[in-house]
Amino acid sequence: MSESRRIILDCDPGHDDAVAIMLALGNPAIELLGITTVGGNQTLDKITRNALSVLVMCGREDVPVHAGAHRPLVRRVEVAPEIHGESGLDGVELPEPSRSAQETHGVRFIIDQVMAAEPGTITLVATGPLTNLALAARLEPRIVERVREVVVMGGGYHEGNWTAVAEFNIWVDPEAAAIVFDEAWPLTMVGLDLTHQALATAEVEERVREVDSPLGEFFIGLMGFFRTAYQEHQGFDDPPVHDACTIAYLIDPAIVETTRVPLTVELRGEHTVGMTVADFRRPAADDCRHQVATTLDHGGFWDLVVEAISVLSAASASGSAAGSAADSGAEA
Ligand code: PIR
Ligand code: CA
Repeated sequence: MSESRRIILDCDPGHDDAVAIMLALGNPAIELLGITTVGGNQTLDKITRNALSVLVMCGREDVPVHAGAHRPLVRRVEVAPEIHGESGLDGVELPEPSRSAQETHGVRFIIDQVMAAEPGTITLVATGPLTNLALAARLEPRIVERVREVVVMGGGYHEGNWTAVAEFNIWVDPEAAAIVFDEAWPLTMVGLDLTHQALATAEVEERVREVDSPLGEFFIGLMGFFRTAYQEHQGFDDPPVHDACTIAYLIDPAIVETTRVPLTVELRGEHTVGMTVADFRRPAADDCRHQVATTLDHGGFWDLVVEAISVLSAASASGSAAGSAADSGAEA
């Protein structure tokens, strides 16, 4: 197996962020260096606590959590209680974390990790508004050429979910998104076009139920709330587990098809603020740094998620709580 991808996950958990964390911890192809949090689905305090609680459920309280930006660069905070509930993770009992977040600010953590590592080795994965990544690029511009890749759940080239054309993560902090999309690092946008294919169907839940573990129950509780929210507010039958698609792409790019296309973020349109504008008119230039995810292998994706949940469940059951998936003998 090739060396594992070393990532920092910048997130706002969030039902689908929680699944992204499970997938990152339960697959040996990923090494999760730390989690940074950003105000988005709920306020920063709630989101940060949720990240800590999810790590309790995963048996991985050794993973550092650093709180980042509490609000967007320019605009007011906008949260999504109708989708994620008052806690940000409604639908389950959240376990009490035995610790709080680290002292160091999330933006500082990102910079320190990237500057200390071999250039080209750390991948930044963002599944919330892009405030922390934008601040990091401004505070320490040298990170831009040292980062291996930025993988963003956000945007969409055909679809919006918060406005007709804007996706929530970009809409909340479009100025930050514009900074991140404009920097010289390679960037992969895993937008709604892709993530709306990652539906947690009844069959998926059945497979997780068969794992028969507290973490499996946790997943099912989360998906139950998320499904109802998506039925009531988005007209879906099943909820799309957006954020986990970023991790699946890194584990096995064959599961997430991508295509190169230049992207920009709309900041001033009368009806289009927060839109990610993709230029499909001609084949992208050789030096195009952007790619968008287009097609998901649904079966392959859910195989990875179910496998990760069973790996983490087995590790917790055998008491090797601090062990990573890599040393718990994952069969993946
Ligand atoms: C999901 C989100 C916000 C709003 C809705 N309707 C659904 C969150 C998810 O956590 C994901 O990162 C992204 N924002 C999808 O828009
Ligand atoms: Ca999210």
